[in-house]
This record gives sequence, C-alpha cells and structure tokens, in this order.
Amino acid sequence: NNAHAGIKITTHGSDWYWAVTAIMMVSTIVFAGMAYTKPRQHRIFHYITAAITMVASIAYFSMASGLGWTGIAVEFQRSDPKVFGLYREIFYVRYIDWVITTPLLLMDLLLTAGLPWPTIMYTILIDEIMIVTGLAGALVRTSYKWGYFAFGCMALAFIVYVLVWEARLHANAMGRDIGRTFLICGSWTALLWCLYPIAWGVSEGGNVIAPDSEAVFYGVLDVMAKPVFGALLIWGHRNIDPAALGL
Ligand code: RET
Repeated sequence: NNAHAGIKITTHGSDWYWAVTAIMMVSTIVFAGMAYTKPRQHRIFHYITAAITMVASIAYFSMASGLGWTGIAVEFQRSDPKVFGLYREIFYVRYIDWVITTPLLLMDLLLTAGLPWPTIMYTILIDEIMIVTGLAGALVRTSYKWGYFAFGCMALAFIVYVLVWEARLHANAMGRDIGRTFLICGSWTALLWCLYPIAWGVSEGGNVIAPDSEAVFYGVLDVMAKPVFGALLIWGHRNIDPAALGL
C-alpha cells in the first residue's frame, strides 16, 4: 500500500533541474567572461552577478541529482484511511542558495541605486529573516508553518517598499541612466519576488502541486530572477560610471 510512500520528483523533474543547472553554469561563464572585457574598476557588477548564478548552479546540481532534500509528513488523502505517513520531498538546498544569493541580488540593485551602506545592510538583514522563516515554515508539519510564512511575507513587503520607493527615488536623483536601469531591474525584481511566496504556498506550504510542477514553477522564477535579471543589470550598466555610485 501507500504507507510511507514519497511524493517526489520524477525523471522529468530531474531532467528539468539539469537543464536549469546548465543555464546557470553557462550564465556564470558569460557574466565572468564579460568582466575581463572591462577595466578592473568596472567589474563589480559582473562579479556579483556571476557569483549569484554560480551558487545557483550548485543548488540545481544538487536537486537534479536528487540531493539536498528531506521528507515532510503531509496529509495527502484524508478520505483514504489506508494512506498515512505520506512524505513530500522538501528541497532545503533552495534556502541555502537563497540565503547567499538574495543578499547578492539586493547588493546588485541597491549599489546601482547608490544607497548608503547602512540602508543596504538592514535591507539584507530583513531579507535573511525572510529566507530563514521560509525554511522554518517549510520544515514545520503543523499549521504553525503559516505563522512563519506570515513573518516571511512581512519581510518581503518591507523589501518591496525599499525597492519601489526609497531606492527608486534615490536612483532617479543620481541621473537618467542610473534611474532607468534601476527602474527596469528594480521593478522586475519586485514583481518576480512576489511570486515566490505563491510557489511556496502551493508546494512546501499547502502541498497542492506535485514536486515536478514545483520544479517548473521555482525553476522558471529562478531563471528570470538570476540570469535574465543579471543580463538586464549588466546591460544597464554599460553607460554608468561606477565612480558616480561611489564604487
Ligand atoms: C518564502 C516563503 C516565506 C514567505 C516569502 C518567501 C519569499 C521568497 C523569495 C525568494 C526569492 C528568491 C530568489 C531566488 C533567486 O533565484 C521564503 C518563499 C515572502 C522572495 C530571487
């Protein structure tokens, strides 16, 4: 019977994770390679962005290999008393990726906006609270998980406020090219990041979609939020002098 059965990714899910691993690796090589076409003082955003996709490559390599997860008991079919002890695969390795890469993404953005160090530091602190509460909620089996989720959403609301308000105004005051680049990359980020709690809610949270669908949902978001974001950001910096940002 289904006792102690697992709800896990199939070979399709694994193939997709390998595809995203390849996208992240190629992006890393391209971003790092492009750094060497620039003078030393103009490489900071290439390095930060390449570090982001490099860390994601390792996380996706882990998930594609069927590693970096733990089983969390879920009530899958209440109507069928024979089904008990059903476990869903929760990839905790995502959160190890995010706790490193989301602060780097915020550095890319907030350095572009020219914000002072203290603002960058406390925004990153709130971001770490968001990721850690997401991990805690994912690993909790009872409905207390939604308490952690609520704390995480409050943290995200604060980050979105900094992006669409404080940082946007600061970037605009720094000039046209900086304002435009921040508007594109900041809006892209604010929009995409708001979709992560939805993916979480139907995966780790509510166990609504299958792990293969979870792979597609998070995978598409991660490709948009890292390689596509990185390309937009580096493109935007082609006419920005890092000295204008105090870098
Ligand atoms: C969680 C669950 C708790 C509530 C919220 C979340 C938001 C996560 C976000 C993750 C962003 C990840 C990125 C990864 C890069 O590829 C932790 C899912 C609000 C915004 C950008």
